[in-house]
Amino acid sequence: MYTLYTAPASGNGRKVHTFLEEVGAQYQLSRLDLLKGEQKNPEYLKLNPNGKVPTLVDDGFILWESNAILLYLAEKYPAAKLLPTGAQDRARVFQWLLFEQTTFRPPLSLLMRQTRFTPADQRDQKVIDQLWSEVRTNLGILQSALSGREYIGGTFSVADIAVLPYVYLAQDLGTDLSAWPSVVAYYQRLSARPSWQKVIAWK
Ligand SMILES: N[C@@H](CCC(=O)N[C@@H](CS)C(=O)NCC(=O)O)C(=O)O
Repeated sequence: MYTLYTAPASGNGRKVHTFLEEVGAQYQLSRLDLLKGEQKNPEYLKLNPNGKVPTLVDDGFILWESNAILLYLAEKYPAAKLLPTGAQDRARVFQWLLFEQTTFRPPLSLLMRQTRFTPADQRDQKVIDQLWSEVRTNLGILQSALSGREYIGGTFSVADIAVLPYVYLAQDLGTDLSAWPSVVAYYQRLSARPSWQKVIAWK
């Protein structure tokens, strides 16, 4: 039985939650309230000194960093084929996992902070404009990658599970995705999966 420490609105937490649903794993959720700062409680910091969600505990084995957790779980469930075995296909999945963490997610998370958690009179419009510009560039990169393919790694993989919460966030923040039709089709394909439907319903 896995324990996943997470928060309902956490994109990184949603990735791991989605994976566990995809493979039908036995798991329990341990909810943290990020607005109350529960991720910085001393007890939680013993599990994850970085003070962020998600953290996975697997029979005493503790792991944090969402994409490391996805890779760990993908190795544990080879039958699910969520991590390709060929060197090049696997490297392509790693590429998108890194793109998601280093490039795709950051401007979206910062935009969420600016537009939802920063009082209107303290928002920096120049910063917001720059972040939107980065989001549009990144959606263009996804659009090119998805032309002629259903999933960014070729077949459905942990890369899609990692990217999905942030396409969702882009849309949730008000992005009109219609300028990137392959991204729209991709998002519809992924978000229709029962795993994501269950994850998104957890509030
Ligand atoms: N690179 C980390 C990022 C984790 C992260 O930033 N989590 C956010 C929620 S999506 C969080 O816990 N924020 C609260 C905080 O930073 O105090 C991962 O992928 O797990």
